[in-house]
Amino acid sequence: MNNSQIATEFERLADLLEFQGANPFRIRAYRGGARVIRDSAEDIAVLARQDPGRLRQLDGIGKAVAEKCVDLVTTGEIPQLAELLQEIPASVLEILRVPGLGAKRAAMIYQHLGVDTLDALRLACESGQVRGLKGFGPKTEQTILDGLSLAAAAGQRIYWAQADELAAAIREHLSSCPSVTSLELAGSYRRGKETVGDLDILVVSESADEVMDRLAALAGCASVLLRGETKMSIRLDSGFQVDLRVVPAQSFGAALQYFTGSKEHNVAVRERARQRGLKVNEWGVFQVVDGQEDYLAGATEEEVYKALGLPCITPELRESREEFKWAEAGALPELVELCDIRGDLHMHTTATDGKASLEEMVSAARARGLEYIAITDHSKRVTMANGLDAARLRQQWSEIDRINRELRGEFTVLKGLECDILEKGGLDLPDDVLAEGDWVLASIHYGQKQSRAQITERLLEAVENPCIAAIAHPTGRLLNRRAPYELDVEALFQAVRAYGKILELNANPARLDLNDVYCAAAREQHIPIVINSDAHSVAGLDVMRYGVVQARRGGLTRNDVANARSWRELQEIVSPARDS
Ligand code: DGT
Ligand code: CA
Ligand code: CA
Ligand code: ZN
Repeated sequence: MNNSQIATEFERLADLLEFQGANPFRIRAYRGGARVIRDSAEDIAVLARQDPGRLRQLDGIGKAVAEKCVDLVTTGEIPQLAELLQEIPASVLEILRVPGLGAKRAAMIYQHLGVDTLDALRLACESGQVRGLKGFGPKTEQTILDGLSLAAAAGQRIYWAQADELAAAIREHLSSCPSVTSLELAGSYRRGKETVGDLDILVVSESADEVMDRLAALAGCASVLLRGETKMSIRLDSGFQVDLRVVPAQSFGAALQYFTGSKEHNVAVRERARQRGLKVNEWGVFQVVDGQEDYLAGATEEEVYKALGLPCITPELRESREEFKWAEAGALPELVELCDIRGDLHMHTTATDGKASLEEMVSAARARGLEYIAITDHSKRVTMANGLDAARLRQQWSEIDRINRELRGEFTVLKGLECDILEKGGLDLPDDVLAEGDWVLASIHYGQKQSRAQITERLLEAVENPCIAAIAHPTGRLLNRRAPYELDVEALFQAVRAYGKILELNANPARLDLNDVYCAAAREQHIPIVINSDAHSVAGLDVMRYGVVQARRGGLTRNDVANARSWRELQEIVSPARDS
């Protein structure tokens, strides 16, 4: 079991206990434990097996969590969770996950209306039964319906980061088949799409049966949905689907091209082939003469595109947006890569809601080969996170001065802040304080339901403030959970451009905010993008690569990415207020 799987079990336990109305302290302990486990750099299963005593010494892991961890890794389940699942139908867990509902309300709806599935919940809302419950009203009912649509639209799509983890496990699992000579993952996963609907695997093998038998034996495979001679689909315990196709070597490139998609990209590819008297399908590129099809190409993607007079287009760009125009002009962008990233300009420490100290973040960033970071803890309005007031901020900043002196230029720590944009407009700390910093982000945490005009106005005011370098997670969306706030993106971009500011691409796999389309728009308008981890722990620094994938989908090159520059070069764009 990996850390993320263990954490998920504790989250389920916390959900069900909350549903039962159990002691809030216990619930919080399990949720906190889950977070620590998920973020931990150590392999919790190994610790639980070999050194349970040390497990308890981890910050945020108490006796109860430690004991249950041991149960879980030795027996495969948490006994208390198994018992709860006897009492409460598992389908209730789905209701708990409806955005905007929460465990307490879910419990009331279950107890009073007997609602235990998503369909039943929708019916109860639509027939106005829910508003009759104590503490509920028509507005709550609408919130639940909105949440249901969001959940339905999200369906079973998972974050790219989760798909990546699954893809690695499947690759590893199938690689032990001696008959497999090539293996590639195609589909939206290969295109780096922020969420993935199912995984598509392509394999070249002498024995399709061997590969299919092996896939059926994957840990977590719940059922085989379909099995043909060269084609198979399985469903995992999580409900997620995996498709497999076994193809001949001479068709591998053509099949990879076809099943990578997108559908829209492929429509354009086929049209292009038709204009040249060719035919493209998953088997290859063919010349059609008198109804006779001659195989021209198909072993590699390069030769498929070449047969159509095109350079090989990077999978991340295959959305039928600009890629054909660029390819024809020989102007495909050289997409940014993880190794281009030199700094990380958004992260938190124990001073607010981070799990690691300032020193720990600095040495972790150095170990990852970065040249500079900005410490950007929350400002005071974000009370949940114990946000910093001017005095605590200045104290942290003088600490940073001290660290920089010790580092003697081998690494740079910037005095930063994630300054809250207040609900009523304006920034959370006065300009004279902000002006002492090197790198101040502004972001919205509260008042996200305000009107488009209000939200836009708040953001524009922040952009215009000379102390602000960049806007963090500019649209506020959370994938599968929360839509972006109402916002005039065009006006925001215009202002950012006019004032020479920077926009963040937040690399957290649940945010990836800005999205790919906005990244492309920023590039077109010459607005620099900074890709930040927004790490709240040491392990949190590693999400940077998800941001890079999203940036590539937006067509960004090294030149378009602010933190692909040295801090000295970047400073020229930032031009802090105190220089004027
Ligand atoms: P997903 O799984 O919803 O995240 O998105 P994709 O793009 O992975 O879609 P999927 O798994 O249905 O199919 C994989 C690729 O196969 C898709 O991107 C293009 C190709 N493909 C599948 N069905 C069709 C089709 O009916 N027409 C065309 N042109 N291409 C298809
Ligand atoms: Ca797919
Ligand atoms: Ca598929
Ligand atoms: Zn943050």
